[in-house]
Amino acid sequence: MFRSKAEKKAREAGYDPARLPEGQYLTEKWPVLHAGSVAKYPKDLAGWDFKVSGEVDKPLTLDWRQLNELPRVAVTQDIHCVTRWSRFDTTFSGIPWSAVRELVGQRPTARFAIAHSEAGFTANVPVEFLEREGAMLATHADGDPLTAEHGLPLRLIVPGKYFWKSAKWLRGIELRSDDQPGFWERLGYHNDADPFEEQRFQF
Ligand SMILES: Nc1nc2c(c(=O)[nH]1)N[C@H]1C(S)=C(S)[C@@H](COP(=O)(O)O)O[C@H]1N2
Ligand SMILES: [Mo]
Repeated sequence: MFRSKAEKKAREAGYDPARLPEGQYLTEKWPVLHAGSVAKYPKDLAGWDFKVSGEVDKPLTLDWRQLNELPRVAVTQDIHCVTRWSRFDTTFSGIPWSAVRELVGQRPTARFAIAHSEAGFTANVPVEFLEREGAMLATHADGDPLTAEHGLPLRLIVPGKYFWKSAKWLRGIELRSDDQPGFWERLGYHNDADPFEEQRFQF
């Protein structure tokens, strides 16, 4: 018995259908989705930086070279877009939050993280979601540098949330004691965004 045609298809493709949240279907492709335009940078990323601010003892600004000197992880995971496509087994690699946390001295008052991206895009998550297995500041997907459309040079990856929380063209993380809705959350997307609870929209 299957909950849906999509679940049956996932099984036929050789996957455990429990990996497919309610209302999602599996795609082999990797669709591109965002508001606004793709960020453009010079090839050497001159002028690019990544900032950590807010509830930290030592606010931090790293250039591209400094960021790439930090420890790295690679984690294969499933992504679930609120527009109903799911893609299994993308291997993201990049810098785990734990490496950054040590450098900045994250305060116990840091309960929420706001991702800040180009053009004022933001996304909010409880800070513990940055500490989960698979959460990272990703530079690569499936072994290659991110393409421009998928967030080159850096995007956040937040497992356990719909993919809109995984901000592309990431330029900073702000740690806060209070929560603050991000770009899509202010437009009515669900603050918590758990795909297995179908937390798609606020209303
Ligand atoms: N900077 C930025 N990041 C963003 C978005 C955006 O509009 N701007 N959209 C989000 C949404 S709604 C989704 S579904 C994913 C899509 O990522 P992809 O294009 O790599 O599939 O990016 C997320 N990250
Ligand atoms: Mo999305």
